[in-house]
Amino acid sequence: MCFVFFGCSQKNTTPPDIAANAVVPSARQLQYQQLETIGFIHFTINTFTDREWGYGDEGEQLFNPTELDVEQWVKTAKAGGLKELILTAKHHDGFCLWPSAYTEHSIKNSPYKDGKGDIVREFVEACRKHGLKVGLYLSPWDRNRPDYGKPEYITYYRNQLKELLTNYGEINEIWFDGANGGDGYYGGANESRKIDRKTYYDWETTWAMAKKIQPDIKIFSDKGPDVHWIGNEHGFAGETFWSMLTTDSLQVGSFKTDYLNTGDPEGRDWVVGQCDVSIRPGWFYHKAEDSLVKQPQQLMDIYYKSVGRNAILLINLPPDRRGLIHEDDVRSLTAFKQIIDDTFADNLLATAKSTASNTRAGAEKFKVENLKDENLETYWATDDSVTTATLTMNWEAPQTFDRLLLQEPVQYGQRVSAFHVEVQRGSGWETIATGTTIGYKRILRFEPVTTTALRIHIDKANNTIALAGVGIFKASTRETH
Ligand code: FUL
Repeated sequence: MCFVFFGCSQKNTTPPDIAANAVVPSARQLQYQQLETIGFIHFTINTFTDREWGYGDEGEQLFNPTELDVEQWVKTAKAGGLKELILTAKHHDGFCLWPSAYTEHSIKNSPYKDGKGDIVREFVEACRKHGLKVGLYLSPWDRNRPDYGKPEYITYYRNQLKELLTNYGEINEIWFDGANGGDGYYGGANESRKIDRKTYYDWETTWAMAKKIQPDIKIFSDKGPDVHWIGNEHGFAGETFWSMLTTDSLQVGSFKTDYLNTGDPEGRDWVVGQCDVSIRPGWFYHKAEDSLVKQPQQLMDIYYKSVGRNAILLINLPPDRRGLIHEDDVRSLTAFKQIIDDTFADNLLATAKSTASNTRAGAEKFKVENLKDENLETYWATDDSVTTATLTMNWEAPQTFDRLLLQEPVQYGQRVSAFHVEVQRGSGWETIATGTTIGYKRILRFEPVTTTALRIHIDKANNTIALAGVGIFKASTRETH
């Protein structure tokens, strides 16, 4: 109610949202980033030959899963908290998991369902049934094709891409791998072929074609344009990680790994970072690796170094010769999800009294209480051009915690480049953690502390400060013991 006092109309006017940085995510990148954890399915003829890279001369009859159950893959992924699954529709050996009209080297000449099967179709249907998004991997390198290295192969490759993007409904992500050229069967030539990475694939034309067929698709490669490789296959983003790159400076297959691992604070393009890693040493199933499945604690470490560093975590779950994800992998992934659920169940911020050194125009809309949820639309912000600030949390009774989660409303761009965290000890303050970037999500780990007060200092930012979420947690004992 405000009709008497002079000036009160001004006080009641909500100040504008913070101004966006020059480089921000597209709406589809923003949605994609919020998937956080997704899965890979590496399955093909390699599963039956015990290899990682098929040479391209493998007979189609080798592909013969005896108990294939695509729903088991999808249910496993779901129980592991994964929001999307990406299937190797074709790996480097060239064998296609769908009956492509453009080759005989496919499932249609295998014993699987007497040549009537289509695993891409089974896969997309199962994903949709269980609410998972669908991704497909179509290897650009094809060691089976006689025309690999010639212009005709590019037509073949685009025809296959068109089949996959036209006949299987909505595809959320398409994965363009960077491994390229080398020795192979190549229709019997049995030789080594080199291609010019810069010109051979003419990626711009292929990407434009993909977007024309599927406008919302996210294109993955070492240089994006929507999602980029993190520069290693261990699942780790850099300790400092920006969601920006200058993609003009990159080339698919050029592997500028350090640059991809940290991103670029001056980068001109927003490209979401994606950390791929296999739950086993190899990407394909090998019986000899049954004892080497990553334990839930190892997966948690990877989670903190990927999702906890502003990137997507892509975990590979390779089905075995039965066509099932092995029991040990299922157990480990499920326990991993339980640890995440336990650790992040109880945000101690809920019971804290929080204050900020500055709140944008003193307005309700930008209050510190907005930090209590992970909704990017509700955020705390400072006045324009304030690039240092302190948030203080106080509790009546001492609290014990060892994880701190921070989020920026990245729809306005990524800003923070330095922060530190203190807790009250007696009459003084002690620094327990320091960090650089935050981005969509940053999670810090430190030794458990028991205290009645916590301070988060934002020490450096490239624009007005804004945070969308703060979480203060005690890690599940299943992770720490
Ligand atoms: C790499 C490939 O060479 C591996 O076989 C695997 O598919 C991995 C995800 O990407 O570049």
